[in-house]
Amino acid sequence: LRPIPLIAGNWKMNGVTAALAEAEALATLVATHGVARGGEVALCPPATLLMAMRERLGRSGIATGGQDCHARASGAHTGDISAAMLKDAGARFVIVGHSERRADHGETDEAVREKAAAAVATDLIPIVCVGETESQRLSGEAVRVVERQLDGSIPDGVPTEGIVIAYEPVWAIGTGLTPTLADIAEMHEAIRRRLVERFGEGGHSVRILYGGSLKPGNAREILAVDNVDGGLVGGASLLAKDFFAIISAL
Ligand code: G2H
Repeated sequence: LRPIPLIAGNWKMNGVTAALAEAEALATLVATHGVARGGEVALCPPATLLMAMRERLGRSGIATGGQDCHARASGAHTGDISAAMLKDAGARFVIVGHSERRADHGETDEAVREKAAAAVATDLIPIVCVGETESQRLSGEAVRVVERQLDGSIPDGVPTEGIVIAYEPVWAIGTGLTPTLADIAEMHEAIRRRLVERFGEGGHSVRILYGGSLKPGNAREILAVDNVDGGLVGGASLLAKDFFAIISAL
């Protein structure tokens, strides 16, 4: 039994108020045509747009999410945003441990695990990102690296339907490069195995997304791979037309 698929858009540090027209156009497309396989759709804009985007998406069924949260609920943490604040702005998801944050902000597996735990405690669904670098892939360590990230970044005792994993090979992000379908299948199977080892049968209900240069031209074949339960889409989520083409490939 496959979990309900999820396609989540990660706008990263792109988008000002004018970009909300794209969110509105997406809402119209989804409301008109629906989503295949009963799938879920989410958009994760910069935090400044969360509330306005929530309003523009209206009753389309499209969820919103943050791109990061602090591990603490509140306090003296200038510039940070808590999971409760994201929730208050209407979010259902929060991306944690994206490789860009691991690289730009030195986030360790432990830091990511604390953020994921804060999200779960606030009733948000964390999308926990993992993925190997190019040199790790070339030296044959990819699966081992990702297993270690999974072990370190997922908190204990989480409800397995309430957490999502995104496998994003770092070398495929924003580069137009993607792994072969066989490599994606191998990694997603390894992730599933690790989740089942840790969480038992519940490991089958964790959604495992693929991310990294997912676009209209490659979405159908990638989303059809075993244990790929949807996608995390960066660049191609900025335009409603492209993002909806990916959603339609489910
Ligand atoms: C990977 C992905 C979205 P892109 O980071 O998280 O970005 O689709 O632009 O490679």
